[in-house]
Amino acid sequence: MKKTVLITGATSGIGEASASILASNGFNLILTGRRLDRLKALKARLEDETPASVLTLHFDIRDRIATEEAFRSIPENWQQIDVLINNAGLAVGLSSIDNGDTDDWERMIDTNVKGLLYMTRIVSRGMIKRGEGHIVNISSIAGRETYPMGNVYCASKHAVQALTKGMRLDFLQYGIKVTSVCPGAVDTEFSLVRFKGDEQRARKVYEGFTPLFAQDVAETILFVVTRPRHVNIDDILVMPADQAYSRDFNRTLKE
Ligand code: NDP
Ligand code: 8X3
Repeated sequence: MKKTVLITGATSGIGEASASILASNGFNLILTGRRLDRLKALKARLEDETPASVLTLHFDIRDRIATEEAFRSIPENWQQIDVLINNAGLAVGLSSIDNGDTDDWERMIDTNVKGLLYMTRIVSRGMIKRGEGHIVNISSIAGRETYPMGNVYCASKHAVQALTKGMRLDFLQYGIKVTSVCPGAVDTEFSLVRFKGDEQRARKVYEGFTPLFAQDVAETILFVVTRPRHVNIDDILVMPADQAYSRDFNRTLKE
């Protein structure tokens, strides 16, 4: 029987690439995000190009009630969720704490930490009943290191690291595997979101070196979720070859 994977934040970047690769590798998909047009287009494309069946859920993960209602709307034949990929997340702004924008802080903490918790709380209950499941949290190099001006985003990803360990302890007795995937710089809409639509500033982040692409992280996720039942990848750090510490890049590429 095909496994079902629920991916939060599937409308772009790592989530969308993971949806594509998992659809081509024998999974059915529940895909979530706020941008309904993108969800519809992705469902149509994947059902056309791959053997996967796709269900879409449209909600803001910061809204606990909306998240729970979306989950309750899942038809019965879709309710066995074998793999949860907690991917929805973002950075907003880059500033020292004294100059920090409290709305930006709330967006990051509400999405990256509270949204991940809301989703895990509901989805894990079915996994506990069935005595198996796999939760994959998309963390970051920012969950392992802190860089100047990245304070709150880094704190939110350090929280994801702590929650990954907490989940692994709490769910050990139920046969649920828990993994943290920590990418370095990935060229997605991430920087465009961080710099609030400033395309030039976003492009600069990836200039002069070869970053990871969403596909690279998706391939890592495919590896993680296709290990045999007795094997868990606890925590995996995936970096561009041109990146060392979170802010050290080998920017020697010429245009
Ligand atoms: P993108 O901006 O391309 O994708 C982010 C996804 O999250 C979108 O699908 C977006 O959907 C969804 N999302 C954001 N806010 C919400 C919300 N409130 N409710 C529901 N969905 C939401 O970025 P990435 O693919 O790069 O990011 C994916 C994950 O990877 C994030 O957790 C990020 O922190 C992490 N990461 C990214 C790295 C990078 O360099 N790009 C490196 C390390 C980790 P929509 O807008 O439609 O709601
Ligand atoms: C995204 C990578 O280093 O820009 O998590 O924070 S970084």
